[in-house]
This record gives sequence, C-alpha cells and structure tokens, in this order.
Amino acid sequence: METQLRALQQEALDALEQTTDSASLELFRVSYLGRKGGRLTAILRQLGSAAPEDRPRLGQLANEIKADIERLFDERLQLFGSGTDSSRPQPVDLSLPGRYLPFGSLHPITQVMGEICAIFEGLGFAVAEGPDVESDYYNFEALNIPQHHPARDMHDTFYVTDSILLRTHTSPMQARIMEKQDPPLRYISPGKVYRCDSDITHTPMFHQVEGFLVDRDVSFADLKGVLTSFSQRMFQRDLALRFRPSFFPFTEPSAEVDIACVICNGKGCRVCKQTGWLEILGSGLIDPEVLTQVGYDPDIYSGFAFGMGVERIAMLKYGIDDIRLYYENDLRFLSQF
Ligand code: 2NL
Repeated sequence: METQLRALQQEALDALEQTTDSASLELFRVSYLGRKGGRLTAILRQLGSAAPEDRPRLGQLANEIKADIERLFDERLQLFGSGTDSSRPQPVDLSLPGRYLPFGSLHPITQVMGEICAIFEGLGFAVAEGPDVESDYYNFEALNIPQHHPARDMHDTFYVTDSILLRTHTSPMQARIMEKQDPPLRYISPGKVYRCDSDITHTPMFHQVEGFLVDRDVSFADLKGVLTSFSQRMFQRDLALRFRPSFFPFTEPSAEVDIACVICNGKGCRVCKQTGWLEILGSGLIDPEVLTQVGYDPDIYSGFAFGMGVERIAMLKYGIDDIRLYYENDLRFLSQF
C-alpha cells in the first residue's frame, strides 16, 4: 500500500504539472481528489483493511501526500484564476467598455460626387441617374456624334454588341430626359463611365457629373454664373475662373473651364505646370442640332451643358497626385477621408 501511495503521489504531481488551464485543473481534481471515484480517496478508504500495526504510519503518510497534492493544486488554482468550478457563474465586470466595431466610411469619390450633386441641387438642379449599359443611339447619335464621326475615336468605347455599349459619358441620360420632358429643365447626372484606356492617368472606369439647363433665352452668361457659383462652393474660396474656347460635338460654342490653381493661387507651381490654372470641366451652349434631335425648337429654346470628371475634382480638392490611389483599396489612404 505504501508503494501504491508513493506511485500515486508521483503520478498526481506529474499530472498537475500538465494542467494548462482551469478546465484541465478541474478534471485533475475530479479524478484524483474527487469524493466519488477520486483515486486518492479510493486508497484512503482501503486504510481500514490494512494491518492494525501499520495503520498509524500509513495514515500519516497518506495525509502528508494528500496535503502535498492539495498544496500544489491550490498553487495552480491561483495561477489559472479562480474559475475552476464550472458550475459557478463567472462574475461579470459591468464596468468593462463594450467591444467596438470599426466604422466604415464613404469612398472619397462617392463623397465628392455627393458634394457636387448637393451644390447643384442648391442651385435648383434635379438629379437623375441612368443605365451604365447604353445604346449607341443615346451615347452618340442623339448627341450629334453620328457613325464614323472622328469624336467616336476619342471615346475608346467598350462595345457589348454593335449597338449596345458601356456609356462613355453620362450625357445619354440627359438626352433621355430631354426626349421625355419639355423645358424648362435643370438636371445633373452623376455616375460611372467607361473607356477602354488604362495608364498612369486613366482608369477604364471613372466618374462624371454632367449637367444641363434648357429654357427660353438661356445665354453663356447663365452658364458662367452657375459654374462660378459651383467652383466657389466646391473649393470654398473666391477663385478666378477662365473660360477657354474648345470643341465638343454636342455644344456650340464650347469652353473648357479653368480655376486659378488651388495650390499656388495662380502664381505657378508643379501641380499647374507653372500655368497658374487648373482645368476642372468642359461646357458650352447645347448645339441646336442636339435640341432638334430631342424634338425641341432651337428658335424657342436654348440651353447650356457641362461635364466634369469626379476623380479630377477630388484630386484638386484634396491634393491627390495619383488617380490609382482611388482604386487600390488601401485603408491608409481611404481612412483619411
Ligand atoms: C468634359 C466635357 C461636356 C456636355 C459635357 C452635354 C450633354 C447634353 C448636351 C450637350 Cl445632353 N452637352 N454635356 C457638354 C459639354 C461638355 O463634358 O470634359 N467632361 C468631362
């Protein structure tokens, strides 16, 4: 019995060393010290059947071993915390802060597109979004860009079929609106546009906001007023505007609009390539041909239209120098907005 006790002592101490957490410690307690079926308890019960002269010595030894195991057990208990009794509920610390989920935010392009829309809405324009997959008719024909027109080459179109394509600008929606509604009209169309072009300054998908206004007696002065208001609100200061003669198939006359460089205030710097000006959008008076195409009488109605690239506006507003940053999904970039 003495050898049995010493073997059990060694075994129990080894097993205790193996425990790694309060759960395994509890398993140890049940199998060695448990009242029912605990191995040490079982040996102690046999004491009664030992020879009477051996009993006091064996009893003392058994108690020493039990105390030894219990002492080590208590040490482990301290080590793993007091949660060994799985039947006892864990105390809840109500003062602990809750777990936070990281917040997402709108993509900078979405934010700037929303800002552009909000400014024009403030000027009385309504917002209308159209389909990304368009017909050749609304993307080109209705906008005075017939088959074989050289302007089609500039658009690097993704064709789905001969007559279906990914829109290369958001003006098709504007042609759809004019076709269905009579003037006076003031609309802007934000959205994705697609061009088969990809390099440092071009991505095959980008964003545009285009706008138009049709009414009686609309002049270039109205266009200048609206675009001046827009750029002042967008860039939050009284920047000079420059209208440069240009060409678009759907407007006549046409103008590209520059603002005084937001970086150097027109003095000349790397961003404006020493010119002091930054191009922000294209615009013009709607070509009478387009008005006729949608069923308006150009002798009664006139209008202006403009289009801008959202990526470019956001780059100027936030001083971003590489368009690819928008599409790499790097949180170090995105979380700054
Ligand atoms: C640019 C230039 C422009 C328009 C878009 C337009 C739409 C209709 C009729 C006439 Cl329905 N014009 N849109 C006009 C002038 C310029 O965009 O540089 N966009 C990024």
